[in-house]
Order: sequence, then structure tokens, then C-alpha cells
Amino acid sequence: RVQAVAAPAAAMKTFQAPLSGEQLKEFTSRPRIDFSKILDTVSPIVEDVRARGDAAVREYTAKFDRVQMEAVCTPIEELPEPHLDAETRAAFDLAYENIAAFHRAQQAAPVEVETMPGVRCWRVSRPIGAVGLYVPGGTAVLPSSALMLAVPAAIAGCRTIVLATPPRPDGSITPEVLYCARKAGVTHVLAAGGAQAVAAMAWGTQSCPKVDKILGPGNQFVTAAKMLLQNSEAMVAIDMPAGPSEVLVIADAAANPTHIAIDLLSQAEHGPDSQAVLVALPGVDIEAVQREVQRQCDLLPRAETTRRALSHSRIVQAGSREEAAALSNSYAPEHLIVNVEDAEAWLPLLDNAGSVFLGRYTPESVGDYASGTNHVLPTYGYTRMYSGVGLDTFQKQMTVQTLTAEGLAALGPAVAKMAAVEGLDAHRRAVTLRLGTSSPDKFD
Ligand code: HSO
Ligand code: ZN
Repeated sequence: RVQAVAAPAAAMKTFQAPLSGEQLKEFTSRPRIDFSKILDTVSPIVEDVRARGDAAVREYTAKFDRVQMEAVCTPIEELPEPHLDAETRAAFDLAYENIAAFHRAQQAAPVEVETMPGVRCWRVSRPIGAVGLYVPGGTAVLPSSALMLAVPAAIAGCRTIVLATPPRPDGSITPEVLYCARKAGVTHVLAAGGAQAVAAMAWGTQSCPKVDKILGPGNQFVTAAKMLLQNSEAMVAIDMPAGPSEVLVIADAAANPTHIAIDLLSQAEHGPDSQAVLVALPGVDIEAVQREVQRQCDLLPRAETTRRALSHSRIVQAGSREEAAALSNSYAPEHLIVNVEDAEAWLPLLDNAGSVFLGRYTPESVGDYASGTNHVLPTYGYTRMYSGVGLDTFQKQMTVQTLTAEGLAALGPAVAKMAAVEGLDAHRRAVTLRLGTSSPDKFD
């Protein structure tokens, strides 16, 4: 019998810094996503779910996931208790504790300032009332993402927490996802995926509560639905723009080539669009890394996917620490692994990354699962201006102020003057009538 043999992975493309303008552009580029076509597919689904609710979600689930669902969205207490073996449960329990500890500590310290005598201003945070968490199904089920989203949502105090995830072929929810959801405090489970799930949470359906914010990673249809709905009448916010997952590894000459390789591969195995980038300091044996990448890749069950990701991954040789840090900052990776001696000393040089992993013993995997940090992070270069998910993702801030009579007497004249400049006389008189410097009976 002739067996199909997968082509060996091509070597990762190598650049030598300093990069020319063209090379830098190529180095920092991401796979282009053409949303216009996807939006054409997603838009009618979103409208249909708006119009017909659960019936539409049921039909799309039958069509895309090939599952006939009776219930679309269910209060979590009505779902059966999931059964996990003790070791699996213990692993998720440990992750839960660390993620909860790290996010509980993110409660911002209250800000209160008496800006001038008798004028007191402060800021309080309030939970977003209802949130929708998208947990992908597909080629890999990601119960870890259920924890990363639900734990901070519950700690923030969100009252309604809907978790959407595509059902399995038998219509059930992945037990590990359900376990994490229950443990964290999810209130409803929406057994649906894709644009139809996002639309159900944004509009609300007969069984699904309408949410105020939708979060979580997803495929291009999920991302397109989130983008569409945030600009619609649905009145819904989203977390951040999302693209394929990515890692940049900075390594020095003493870094173990096998460890460098497996860190690159752990990102590459996520999907064919994943990006894995190595910035090598002087003395790194690039050939050894390339060899290890091939060898380790061939051992992986997901080798085919991983190879496709490697085909557009790259290596840059940097001449110095400053050059390496600058390259990383211009790529602005989702994950940044700094596999060097004295890694903490690098931090002041690093500006643009979703999550940073310092030192020899800190693979991205620990943050992906269980160290405590969140793995829902900006990608696609958006770490220049977005942060990853944290407690504040599920909160909003409300400012508060109170003035005493003396405070208003001191501040009022300036406010009245500014209102006069703007020609807004009701504003001015709201102050002067209180100060007794205007007459309530005539405009003055
Ligand atoms: N690296 C992924 C998260 C993940 N890894 C989930 C394993 N499971 C995106 O940050
Ligand atoms: Zn990962």
C-alpha cells in the first residue's frame, strides 16, 4: 500500500538585522484577512438570528455543526454534572486558583482627590451587567479559555455570564468546558458556535439573555460577527480585534535549541495561520534550531497544521540586545518569550507584547493554562494599543463628585465664566442661582 507522506517542513526564512524598510515590513506583516467576503456570509446570519431568535440558531447549528439541538441556551444549574477524572479535575482546579488569585488582585485601588477645598472627586468601578463569553470548539476544544474568561467575569461581579460554545456531535457540551464554567460561576450555557452564537448573545433570544459585552477568541466568522454587531443597533461592546495566535522568542547563545524549537512549535500547532518568530542573539546556532524545529514537528500529532504555520514563520539574527528588543517591539507579538540570561533586565526595553515570559523556565504554555495570567490577548500587532483580558475588561469606571457650599463658592465663578464663553447660560445659571449671584426671576 502506498502511504501519503507529508512533505517535510521547509526551513524557517532567515533575515539578518539590521533590516531594510522592505524587510521590516515583511518581518512585521501578518496574514491578511479579507473581511468583506466573510461579512457577506455573516451579515444575513446575524439578521436572521435577530428576527427569529432560537429557531434560527437551531437551524444554523443543524447546518454548520450537524447537530439537532432541542435547547439552545440553558441555565447552568439545569445541565448535568460533568464527570472528570481526579487528575484532570485537580489540574483545572489548580489553574482556577492561580487565575482567580491573579485577577482578584487586579481590583484597582480607589482614586479619591480633593481637587480644591470642598471639591471631592473619585472613581468607582462597577461590573458590566451581562457578558457573553465565546469558547471555540473546532479542531481543539479549549476549556482553558472558559477559565480565562469566566473567572475574571465572576470576580468582577457580572450578574449574567453566558458561555457560548459549539455542541459536540451528540449535542452535549465538552465536559471540561462545563466543569470550568460551573466552577467559575457561569450562569447560562449557549450550545452554539460561529456567527449565530455571537448574534444570539448580542440580540438576545427566547432562551438566551441579551449581553452588554462579548469576549473571547474565535474563527474569522466569530470575529466578523463581533465587529458587525459592535457597530449595529444591538448596543454591544467587544473585547478587541482578533487575529491568528502568535509568539516571538528572543534567545541568546546559551538557550537550549530544543526548548527554542518547542516554544515556536507550541504556537504553530494552534492553527495554519499561527505565527512563530525567533529573534536570535549572536551565537545562537540557527542550524541547530532549524533541525530541532523539523525533528520536534515531525513528532507531533498536529504536524500538518504546524508545518503550514511554520511555512510563513521566520528567524531574524540580531546583533545586540537593543536591536533584538527593537525588532520585538516593531513586531508587537501576542506572546513574547525572553529565553536569555538575566531576562528581567530586558523588561524596561520591551513595550509592545500581550504577555511576556521571562527566563529559561517560563514557556508560554504555563501562561496559556495555569500560572495565573490571562491568555486572551491582542494579536495582529494590536499589542501596540490594546491590553489583554483582565479584571477591568469586565468592569467600567464611574466618576463621582460632591461639593460643599464653600467648594461651590470657590469653584463656581470659574465655571460660570467658562459657561459664558461657550454661550451656555443654563449651565452658568445652574451655578450662579445656587451662589445667589443671579436672579431666579430674570435672565441676568
Ligand atoms: N496560546 C493560545 C491560548 C491557548 N493555548 C489555549 C492553549 N490553550 C492563545 O493565546
Ligand atoms: Zn497556546
